[in-house]
This record gives sequence, structure tokens and C-alpha cells, in this order.
Amino acid sequence: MGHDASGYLDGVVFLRKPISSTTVVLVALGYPAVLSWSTQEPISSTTVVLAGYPAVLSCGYSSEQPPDSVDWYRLEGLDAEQERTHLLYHDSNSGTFAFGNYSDRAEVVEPANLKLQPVYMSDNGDYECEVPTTADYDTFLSKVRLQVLEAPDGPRITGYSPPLFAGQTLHLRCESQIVGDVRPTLVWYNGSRELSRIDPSVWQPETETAVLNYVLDVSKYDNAKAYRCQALYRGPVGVREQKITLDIRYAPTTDIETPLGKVVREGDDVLLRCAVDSNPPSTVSWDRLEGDMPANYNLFEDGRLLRIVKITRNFHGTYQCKAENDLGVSTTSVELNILYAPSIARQVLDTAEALVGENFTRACITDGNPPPTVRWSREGSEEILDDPLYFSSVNFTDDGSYICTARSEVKYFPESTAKFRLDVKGPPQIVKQNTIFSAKENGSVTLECEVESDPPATRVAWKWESNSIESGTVGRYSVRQKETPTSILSTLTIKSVQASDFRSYQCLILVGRYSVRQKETPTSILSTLTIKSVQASDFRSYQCLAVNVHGEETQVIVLERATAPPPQPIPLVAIILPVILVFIMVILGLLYYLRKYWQRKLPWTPKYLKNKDMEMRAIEDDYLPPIAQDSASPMPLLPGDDPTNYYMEPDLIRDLEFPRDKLSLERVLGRGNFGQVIKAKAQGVGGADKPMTVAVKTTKDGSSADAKEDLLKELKMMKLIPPHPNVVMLIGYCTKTEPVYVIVEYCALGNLQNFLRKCRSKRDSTYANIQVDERLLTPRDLASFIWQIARGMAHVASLKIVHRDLASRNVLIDKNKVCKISDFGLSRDVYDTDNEEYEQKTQGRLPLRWMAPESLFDHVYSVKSDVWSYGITMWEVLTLACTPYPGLSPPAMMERLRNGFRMSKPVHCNDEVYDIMRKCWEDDPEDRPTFIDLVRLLEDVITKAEDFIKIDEIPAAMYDESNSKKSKQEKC
Ligand code: ACK
Repeated sequence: MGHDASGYLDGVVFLRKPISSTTVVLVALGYPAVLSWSTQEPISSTTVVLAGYPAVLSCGYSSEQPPDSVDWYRLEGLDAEQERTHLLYHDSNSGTFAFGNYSDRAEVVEPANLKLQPVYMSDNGDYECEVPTTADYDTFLSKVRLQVLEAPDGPRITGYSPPLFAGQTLHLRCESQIVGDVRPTLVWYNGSRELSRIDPSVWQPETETAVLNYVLDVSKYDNAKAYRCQALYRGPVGVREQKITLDIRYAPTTDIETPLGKVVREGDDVLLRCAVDSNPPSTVSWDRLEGDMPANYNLFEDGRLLRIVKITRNFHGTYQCKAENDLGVSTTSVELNILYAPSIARQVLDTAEALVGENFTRACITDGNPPPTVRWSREGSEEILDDPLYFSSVNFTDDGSYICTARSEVKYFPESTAKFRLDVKGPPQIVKQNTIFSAKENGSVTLECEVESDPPATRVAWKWESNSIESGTVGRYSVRQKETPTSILSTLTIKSVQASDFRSYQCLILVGRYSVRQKETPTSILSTLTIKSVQASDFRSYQCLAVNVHGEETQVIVLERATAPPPQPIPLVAIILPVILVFIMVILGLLYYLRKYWQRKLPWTPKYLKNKDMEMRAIEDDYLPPIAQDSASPMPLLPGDDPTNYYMEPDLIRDLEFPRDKLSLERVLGRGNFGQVIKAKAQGVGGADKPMTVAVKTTKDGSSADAKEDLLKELKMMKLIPPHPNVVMLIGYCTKTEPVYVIVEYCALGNLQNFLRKCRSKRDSTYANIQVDERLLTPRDLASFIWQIARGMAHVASLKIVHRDLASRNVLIDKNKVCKISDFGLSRDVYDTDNEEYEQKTQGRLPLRWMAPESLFDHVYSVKSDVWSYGITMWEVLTLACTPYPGLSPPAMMERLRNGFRMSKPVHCNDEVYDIMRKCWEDDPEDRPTFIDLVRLLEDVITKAEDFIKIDEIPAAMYDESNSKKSKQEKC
């Protein structure tokens, strides 16, 4: 048995199994195949084909002529004769007629074969064809079998059984059927990315299954990823694939997203999203590490989105999200920064009371995020003050309102301000007005003392000797107190004025943006002491004493005898007296000039001064009280300085010995070689309850007996001087035991020379701006200083005392800028070691630059030589304490002086003032004015004090700080 293989063998042909030894099965994939026919065999051929493919059943008929008709039958069983169904009839002329479910898929292909397209599994079975032959009228019959196979299923993936855990290795296997020669290409994909492939050529003919493995180390990133295996079959089976999606389990990881930011303003909403990555999904929870969660929060997206509505500052802090699944827990936190506008604590606004001299601090307590910068200012002043506000020693001038401003670096936050009042309380203040009153004997006078006090003074009294009157009349004396009504200053401050604020107001306590502050001005009391029928003993000093809960204040008020109007000259006296006077003066003048002439013939040399006799003389002349002893003395009475014009107060020559244990020494104010000045408190001065601040002059430990002697000499001098506002007042002394103490009134601003020099360094650009202790030093002050010095000296001169060391360093100045002549008869080298003004030419020191020519060359001292020194002191005041004769050495200065040289006019003072100075420097002492003349001349100047100093012309170098580093000799 053979077979005809001349049919269509294009494509893949596979042999499943032989039906019999004579059967050849040919299947053309997609193409018809013709099988040969053997009449003796019931089944001539079997056609095997995959379902869905076309199949051609070969009739086996062959002839040169195509048959006229062909019939095909489906055989239900082997006994085909009885059980066959007409499937198709083909007539070459009239066409093909197919029946049943073959009607649209069956056709006859030349010569008589049957083509079914496609074949179904139900087509499985036997078929018969019948072709009538015209030649022998016979019929050609042939049986064929059709075997329909299922198409391959496509690939199958094994090796994957979820769940997997990150870190495991996965062995994937893909296998797909090989059906005959229908062999697939296998390919692994991850998404669209090809991972590996295998070609059909590798499979052996007998292999039934194609296989391709893929090994993978899984991580959490592979979760939910699709892995595909494709089997690519040629022909109608085409591409088959299977896909797996990996399910990888892993513990959560978290992150927090802040869509509205981590830095928010108070009142804003906050959104925090907890981004969780986990498999299986986690449960999410939120927490605030610093405490409770805000009340007004909501959760969305299964708890992952946290929304806080209108957050407030107290809910700043760390927010934590926590995610948890079976495999673990993860937390992440975020710091929420809530910005808010600056505000100031209420207590900053509280009014404060401070006592004079106390320390005072007020911190501006603020709140705000970011923390605001804080600064203080005083109401009405531009000056910026530090926080905390601090006064080391509160003064009445510190009384006022202070404003704290808190400003945020965040520009859109408004600044916040708070104002408080500092109410300074303290002992009463005696408002300095007139401290010298004058009256005529038998007349009446009213002394005034004005007291300002906060809190009000509880007592204002007048004291002298053993008298003390608060009010009422005692004999010729009556005291009255007049209180000026207390006014209340009420201010209303409105912040951020708005349109609605433009309206009328009542003085009420208001609320909200409005604040009311009230300040009571200190009570003012004018206390007067009226003395009727003034008697000689009334010309003395009185104390005005004011007391409140914080302390007391005393003011010494002096009643002077009024200068009597010049007596009406009797005509005879008017003629004779001048003649006698002129005669006496001519004689005296002649004697004076003769003496001077001879003395000037002796040249001055340092050698001369070294002469022992001269040394002794210098010391004596310099330090012994130069009271006129006889008519030959070169110290004439001052014309106008009437010796009866002072009243030696009995008190003062009385014993002023002071109990040493009532003195408590505080600190040294200044020291010299032999002596020192100490600030002290004296208890019980003038019967006062409160201690009084005083200055105590004493010798230093180990100083010589001479030093003590000098101090006692000065004391002796001071005991002779009744109180005068412009002369430093002797308060008492301790002489019974060592060391000797001389107690004098305390002058808070120190000596005038130091005071003026201090003013220079504080000078801004003009005199008007010179500041000392926050007080302005004005041209009027300078005028007042020289006037006061003249007054003090007039008092001294009236006592026929020659000072002999008048200079700005020997003038003290009290807290009210009252000048006081000091240093009477005390050796000048005792308190001022470095003082170059005393040229050390002898054992003592001489104030050469202040000395008049007659004192320098003839060692003659008089009130008029004090007038010379006064002229030099005036020059000092007007130059803010330059050293006289700047740039000249002492010998050069003396040589020039001998030749008539005088210091030139300081550029910034006017001619009128310079004229006064020059008058003091007249060669002839008699040509110099008296101190009383000087007081009057200066009074004229004071009335036009603004012209006194030409402010703009002050040489800047004079006040240069570097100048203060020069030696005193070089100053100016
Ligand atoms: O300029 P001062 O502080 O004032 O330095 C000197 C220092 O002592 C040496 O003389 C000061 N001084 C002298 N007497 C008094 C006084 N009565 N009150 C205050 N300070 C005084 C002077």
C-alpha cells in the first residue's frame, strides 16, 4: 500500500498516529490537502486538524475531465450505507449546494475534494464522497475520516504561590503545549519589558511541552507588578499568554506631606497627609507629642489625611503619624510652626512707683512667633532705650511714660505697643528761687521757700537757733503755708485711629483700644516766714525744712542787711572830705610806688625763690590769714566793703564741736599729700531727724603735724565767716581728738574746674548743648557762675579776709549749680598733689598763674590781689577751665607779665566781659574794681547773657577730648 503525497504539503504537517498500514494522513495547516483513495479500504484516509483551522477532505477521485457532479456525505457509523447524511451536492453547471450547518463553510475544491472552513470539534467523524462517472456509468465512492483536535491551551505559569515576602526568591516556570509541529516561542515579560525568550527550534520532535523558567529576587517594589509568559504559535493559534500579578507583603513605611506647609499663621487651616507604603494596607493614627490633639480636627482618606481647622498657637509642636500592619509599625513626625503677631504682657502696663535713688527695672514681656524684637522709648523722645528698661538710680527727671514696642520680623504682623507710667517719689524738693533776702532794720521782710513734693510734704517748717515754726505767729515771726491746688492731667491715647474715632469724647474710663492714664502733679507749697520790725540779730541764716514720708530737704536762706542809700552829703563835708581823702591817697600811692620801685629792681629768678628766707615768706604769705594788721599793711579796706556791713552770727563763733560718733564716713572725694575730703552723713545737724550729707576735711594717716596745723588754720578762718550762699558753709568740727575733722556743706557737683572740664567732653556742638548730669550748661550759667563767685568774694572781702588762692579749683558747686568759695587758708598742696598751678619753686606751692604782679614780685597780697585772681578765674570760667597763659612756662609768663603782657580776649566772649577782666588786671591794684563793683558790672552782663558768649566762635580744639589728655599746663 502506498500513498500519494503529491497533495498540498506546504505548512507544518504532523502525523498523529497511523490509522492503518496503508493510510497516509496529511494535514495542511490552513491549507487543503488531498488524500488518495483506495477502493478496497473502508476508510481511505484520516485528516487530523486543529479545531478552527480549515480542513480539506480528499475524495481521491482523479480524472482528466472534472466530474459533472460530486456528493459528499457525513457517515454516522461504520455502516455508512445505511447511515449517511447528505452534506453537499456539487454540480459543475449549477454550482454547489451545502446542507445543514455546512451550508456556509463547505465547498468543493478541484477535482472533487471537500473543504471545510473552519472545522469544529463537532466535525469529528467519517465522510464519504460519491462521484458518478460518465464512462462506465459507474459511481466512484470513497470514505475519509476527519479527526479534529483541540487547539493548544496556551502557556501555564507555575512556581508562584502568594503571598510572598520581600527578600524571597521566586522560581517561575512557563510551559506551553507542543501539538505536532505546532511549536511555540516562549517569552517572559515584566510589563512591556522582555525578560527572556526561547525559540521553537530548541525543542526535539518528540517533545510535548515547551518550557521557559525565570528566577526573581523579589522586593517590595515588585508588589503588584505583572509578569507575563507568552507562547507564540504560528498560524491561527497565534499568541497565547498567561499573566501573574505579584502580591508581595512588607511592613509599612511612612512619610508626611504638608500641602499647606509646615509654617502657618495662627487661624489658618493645616493639612497633613501621612503617605503610607505597605502590603497589606496599614491602619493609620495621628498623635501630637506635646499633648492633646486640637479639638477641631478631621480625618479623611482612611485616616491618612489630617485637617486642623483654624489652628491656634498652643497647638504648635510635633505631629506624628503611625502606620501599622501585620508585618510592622512605622512612625513619622513633622514639626508644626505656628506664627502669630507680637503681643505684650499686661503687667508691662502696670504703673510703677520708684523712690529717688532706687534702682528700677522693667522688662517688656512679649509673646509672638517668631519672637519679636523689643525696644523702649520715652514718650515724647526719639531715643531708643534697651530692654529691660533700667535706671541705676532713679531721678525725678525719670518720671514719665515709657513705651515698649514689640516688632515681628514677619512684615505683615502689626507691631504691638504698651505704655506704662513711672511715678517717681522721693523726699521733697525745695525749688530754688531766691536764697538771699535783704531787709532794713525795723522794716519787715517775708522769706519764701517753695516746696514741691510727691507725695505731698507732711511738714514744712522754718528753723533758726532753737526756733522752729511750722505755722502761726510767734512774737515778731509768722509762718504761712500756701498750697497750690493739685491738678490732674488726664490723657486719652487712641491707637490706630479709625474713621469712627473722629467724634466728641467725655472724660470717662473707656475700654478696648482706649486707655486712660492719669498723673497727679506734685503738690507745691509756698511757705513764708514774715519778720516784723527786723532787728540786727535777724540778719542771719534760716533753714527751711520740708519733710515727707521719703525724707527731708533743707534750704538755707540768708537774710542780709539792705545796702543803705548813700547819705546825703553835708556840703562842707562834701568839700573837705574829698580833699583829705585825695591827700591821704596821694601819700599812700607815693609810698606804695616807692616800695614797688625798689622791690622790682630785684630781678626774679628761680635761684631767688630758692632763698630760704623767701621760701618762708612764700609759705607764710601764702597760708597765713592775710587780715590787715596795721595801717601800713598793703591791704586797704575795700571801698564800698563797709566793715559794718556784715553780721557775725553768734552761733558761728560759738562752739560747733560735733560729736564724732554722729558722723558716718562714706567715701573719699579727693586726696592730696597730706589731706583728704570725705563724703559723710552727719546725724542731728540743726536738730534735724534725718542725717545730712556733708564733706569732711581731714588729714591723712601719717601726715605731718604741719598738715594738722594747716587744717586748724583753715578752720579758724572759716569760723570767722558767717554763712553766705556763695561761700562754703562750716557745719561743725571734731577737734577734741585726732584726726581733726572740719565738716562743711556737701557740694554735689565738686569743684568748678573739674565740673567745667567735664562739661567740655559732653559738649555737642554748641554751648547750649553742653550737658552735665542731663542738665544744660548755658551761657547764662557761665554768667551766673562768675557773678556768684564775685558775690561770695564780696562777702569774704567784707570780712577783710584775703583769700589768696582764688581759682576755679577752689570754687565748689552744689547740685543746684550754686557756686561756693572754699579753701580758706589751707595749704594748697594738701589737697591737690598734681596741681601744676602751684609752681613748686619752694617748699610750698604758689598759684603763680593766678597771682597778681605785686604778689608775684613783691609778695604783697590784698583784696585787690584777690580781684586780680578773680579776673583769672573769670577767664577760666569763660574758657571752660583752660589753664591760664596757655603755652607759656612760669618764668616766661612772669617775664611777660612784668612787661605789661595780659591774656588776650577769648575769641568767643564779648568785649564788655573782656573789659571787666582787664579791669581786674590793672597794674595798679587801686585801679582794679572792688568785688561789689564787679557784682554790679556783672549784673548788667547777666541781663543780656545771650550775648555774653558768642556760641559759634568757641574753638572746637578747646573741647577736643584729646585735649583733656594734655597736661594741665598745656590745656588750651
Ligand atoms: O571735683 P571734686 O569732686 O570736688 O574733687 C575735689 C576733691 O574733693 C578734692 O578737693 C571735692 N570736694 C572738696 N570739698 C568738697 C565739698 N564740700 N563737697 C563736695 N566735694 C568736695 C572736690
